Amino acid sequence: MSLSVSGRLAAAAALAAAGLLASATPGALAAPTAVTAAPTPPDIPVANVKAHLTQLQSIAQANGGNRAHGRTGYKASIDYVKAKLDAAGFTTTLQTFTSSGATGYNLIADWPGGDPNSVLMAGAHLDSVSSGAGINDNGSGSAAVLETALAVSRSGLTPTKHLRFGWWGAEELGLIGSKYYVNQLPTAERAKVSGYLNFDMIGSPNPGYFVYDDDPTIEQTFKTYFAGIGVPTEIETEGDGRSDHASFKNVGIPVGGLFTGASNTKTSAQAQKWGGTAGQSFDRCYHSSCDNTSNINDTALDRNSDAVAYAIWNLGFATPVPPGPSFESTTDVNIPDSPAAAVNSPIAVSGVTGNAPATTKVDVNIVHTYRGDLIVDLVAPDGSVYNLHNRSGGSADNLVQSYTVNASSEVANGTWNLRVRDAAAQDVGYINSWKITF
Ligand code: DTR
Ligand code: CA
Ligand code: ZN
Ligand code: ZN
Repeated sequence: MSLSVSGRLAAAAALAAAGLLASATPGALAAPTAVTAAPTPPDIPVANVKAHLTQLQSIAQANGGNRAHGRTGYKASIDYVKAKLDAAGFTTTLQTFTSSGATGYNLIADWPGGDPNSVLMAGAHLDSVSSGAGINDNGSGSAAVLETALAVSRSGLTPTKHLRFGWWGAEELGLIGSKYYVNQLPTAERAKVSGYLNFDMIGSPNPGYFVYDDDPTIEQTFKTYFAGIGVPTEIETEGDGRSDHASFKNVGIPVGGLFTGASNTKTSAQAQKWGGTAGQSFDRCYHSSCDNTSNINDTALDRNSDAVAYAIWNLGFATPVPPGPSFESTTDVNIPDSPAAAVNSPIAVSGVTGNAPATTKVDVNIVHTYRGDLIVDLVAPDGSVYNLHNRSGGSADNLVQSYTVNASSEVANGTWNLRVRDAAAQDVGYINSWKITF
């Protein structure tokens, strides 16, 4: 069916009103330059965090003494955390996987709102080893992240970034749950994660105050928090790759986190600056049956819980890395009815160094009745074809859509084409405009 001129103008006006979203192209976590100043982070009541630990202890006691992967105590732990988050307005997702012949669970909680192209994540593994309740390892990190998420809800926070929280299964078996999560995450979705904050053992009874030395912005955020409360920190050295942040780091996501120590021994110099007992391990109950609610230093748990909130509030309000350069064509290009050949709308790109990013964004604005007729491709300067739309959408009119394309193998400069072919008779239209953002 052909569009009358007035119909086209009306349709074009409607489309123009639809507007085109410019994506934020997240890169390594940029130093926070907040558009709106972040509200003051809340104090996280350590009593609330300890109440979660008491619940996790009770769960262990009611389920054979542990909360390990594949055991009933782990699923009961997941159910406890999920119920709190559902009641607080989070969008929760239970992700299942299989490891060592048992079903594992990851819990993901999204706080509605924020820029979907700039996601700040925080997480902790919720499983224990089979020898005990796992209250410091890692009820402490799980409870602190949970209470911070609940504080986000209580405050009705509206950060510029989208906040996502994760509780991972089977970390003790080898980071299984977090590896599964990132492996399942499409490349384009990974690119949107501006940072992942990991909290594994943050209430050790003979605590140290260690900050992961990974992403510099995240590291500095934590150091600034601890400097503000007069607590010296050290770089975490007990082992890169020994917790869930490694799963995220391995796919190129900026990471950071906090740690109060496990089986390593506190030195005299450390006891001088932090208190506690030199010559004793930071957590004598690491991976043991005595890792229960008595195996927590309240001051360390309190300080680290407040540090979680400080990081979420400050990094969550950082302005996403501004989108890269974009190029647009607003030239109308008619799309002849099937069985005509495809038409092209060219954009000449220049002045962009290097290759296009994995998160190259293509905004398409096509006026056409029955969009199910259309095949739409992005054609790179070297002729590589990236299909954007292939006859989906049925009888609905017009195609106003943003696509993220991994064009990282393409040199950015050159002539890019939006190629459109009408593959079914009786409906026609035109390319109203399209834009490519690097
Ligand atoms: N692998 C963690 C404990 C652990 C040991 N070293 C580090 C360093 C950084 C974070 C955590 C850890 C566990 O047993 O769950
Ligand atoms: Ca507190
Ligand atoms: Zn452990
Ligand atoms: Zn742990």
